[in-house]
Amino acid sequence: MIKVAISGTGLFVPSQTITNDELVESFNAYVAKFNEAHADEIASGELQPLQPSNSAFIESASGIKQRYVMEKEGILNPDRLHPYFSERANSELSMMAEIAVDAGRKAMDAAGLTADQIDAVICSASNMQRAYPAMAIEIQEALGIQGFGYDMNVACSSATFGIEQAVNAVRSGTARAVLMVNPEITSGHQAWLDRDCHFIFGDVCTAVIVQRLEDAKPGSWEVLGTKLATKFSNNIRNNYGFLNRSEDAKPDARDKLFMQEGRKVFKEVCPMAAEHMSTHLESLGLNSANDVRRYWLHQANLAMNQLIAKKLLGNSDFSADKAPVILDEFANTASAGSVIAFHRHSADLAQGDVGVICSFGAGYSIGSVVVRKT
Ligand code: CO8
Repeated sequence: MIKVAISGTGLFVPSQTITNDELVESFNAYVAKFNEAHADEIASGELQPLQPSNSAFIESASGIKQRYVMEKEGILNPDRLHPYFSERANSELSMMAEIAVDAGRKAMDAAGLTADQIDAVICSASNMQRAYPAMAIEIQEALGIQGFGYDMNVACSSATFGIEQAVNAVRSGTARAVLMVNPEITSGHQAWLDRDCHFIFGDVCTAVIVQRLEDAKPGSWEVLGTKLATKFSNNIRNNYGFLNRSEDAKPDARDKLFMQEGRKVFKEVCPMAAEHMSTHLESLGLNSANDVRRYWLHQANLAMNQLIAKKLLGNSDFSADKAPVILDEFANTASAGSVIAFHRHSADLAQGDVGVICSFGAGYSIGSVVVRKT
């Protein structure tokens, strides 16, 4: 059987950041304006006043200190609270493709591959900028890659599910090498007006090269196994879609943006993710506490990751070295989080070290990729 490796990763980081304090200041200005404009309805009990947000709450509830965004002025304008993006002509590279090309080039350089050595592009993300043509095909064209490209979406698990598709393509001989990219412009679909979740997301793009182990440079990561699981839940949902127009739905209705029951997600997903990884490792003859040097976990909530890591490692053995955190700097970047953790925190591991990249989120969906350094 063809053995497969991850031989390079790339990261695009937007140039603009928003700290919790900046975000809260503009959100609270919006709340004050709203409450003033609706003073009569609030006084009569017809409307509940909006409650202000709070930086200290955000950091203690989530671990997030700031987020990168493609455009901050619109998000911080209390009369708008979402980014200003201008439509681009069909002849221009689209925004998702632009950041994917940047991250993709970096991953190709890291793997030491040129476009003619790659046979496929997978664009896997929580939202696609348009229905068609596929983002992946535009990215493929911009990078000069032959072969084929396609898009896929499994929300926060898009990257791990994308890695498995890339691994399968290389293993079956469909492609010698695959570029898998995760352009996550979450700011376009974030509910910036909702105090319960306005702080959660940030923008970024990650890229991963998957290729035959025999062709991969030394220091690559052999893929020992991948495991995917899904279980339907309405607890994280977004009803935006192409039937909205015919349903006469309001395009800016609350349910056409990110929505979640955060507490339920926390409670239900943590045990599922820990069980998923430990059984995956067992199936490979590995023990979750003793045989894994590092876990690169999905980055949604710090307490969530601490709980999952403790379940995997045993209560006494949690440390950021075992399960690195990038959430404080990036916030939740949907599918890209575990790949950012891997990208930033894997170079220091030694030959033979085993690690797990794992995502969990909407669907519910969970994906794990067990790797060993060559
Ligand atoms: N400021 C001050 N107070 C607040 C705020 C705020 N901003 N927000 C809520 N509060 C208050 C609440 O009103 C509540 O008050 P009270 O106790 O009086 O009722 C109190 O704080 C506690 O609120 P919560 O119970 O909501 O707070 P939690 O401690 O549960 O923390 C979290 C909230 C951080 C959301 C937490 O539940 C969490 O992180 N859960 C896990 C979520 C998760 O993993 N979700 C995954 C989503 S991502 C995904 O799957 C990808 C989707 C695709 C991406 C789309 C891109 C847009």
